[in-house]
Amino acid sequence: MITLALSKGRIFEETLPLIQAAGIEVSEDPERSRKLILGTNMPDVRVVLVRATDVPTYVAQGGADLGVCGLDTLIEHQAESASDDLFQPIDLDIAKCRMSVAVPADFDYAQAVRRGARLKVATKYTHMARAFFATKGMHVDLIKLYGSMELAPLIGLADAIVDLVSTGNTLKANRLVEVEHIMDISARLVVNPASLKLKCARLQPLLDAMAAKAGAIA
Ligand code: PRT
Ligand code: MG
Repeated sequence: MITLALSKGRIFEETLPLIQAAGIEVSEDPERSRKLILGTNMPDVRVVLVRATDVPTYVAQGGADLGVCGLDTLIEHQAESASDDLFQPIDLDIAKCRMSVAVPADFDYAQAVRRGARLKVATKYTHMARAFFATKGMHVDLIKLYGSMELAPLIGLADAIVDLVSTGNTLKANRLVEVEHIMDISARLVVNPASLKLKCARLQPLLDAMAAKAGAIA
């Protein structure tokens, strides 16, 4: 049996064409069903639905043979579980966005940096944020949040946020502006190393088909 871990929403939707390229059709729509294990047209392939942040854990622990998650999720996971072993991830070039620093439109970020001010930064991505500000030599106080980061500067909880941006509409709607581009983000295919050895004959063609389709889309 081959088990693929995906999260509902954009990761599931954007991964579908990639597994279809390998001849796999998921038999149920996760938005309509409450099932967490979905069958496919192939009797030995199934999809499990997990939280986006749990994908690396399922794959590293062998609960799934492979999975798809954002580079953001992978970096944060690896910073917290350094011992977790995952096969060198393949860039699928889907679910693209960027990790940025944003501040309220009336906040003078450049001046705060020049003055060496100590910024309060709200984010879900504390490891990436800490690493980024360290390379700039800036001192920051990080406030860990699990969602709606955009709210924090609006109510005075933080001076800035570190968050993912794709269209920029969420920032605009909350009168925030991007002041730093930390890195480009896309989804990665991660594989359990033991599965890759033991199920190579079944897994390798699937990985190749997904990588080829991803390359064709990009
Ligand atoms: O939502 P939930 O808490 O269940 O989990 P999650 O947020 O980890 O999962 P999900 O499905 O929202 O995101 C999965 C992956 O998609 C992320 O790990 C990213 O790698 C990738 N991705 C791509 C994004 C976005 N684009 C994105 N725009 N993830 C989140 N966003 C959010 C962003 O945080 C912000 O709130 O969308 C908002 C900004 O979007 P724009 O278009 O208004 O700029
Ligand atoms: Mg989300």
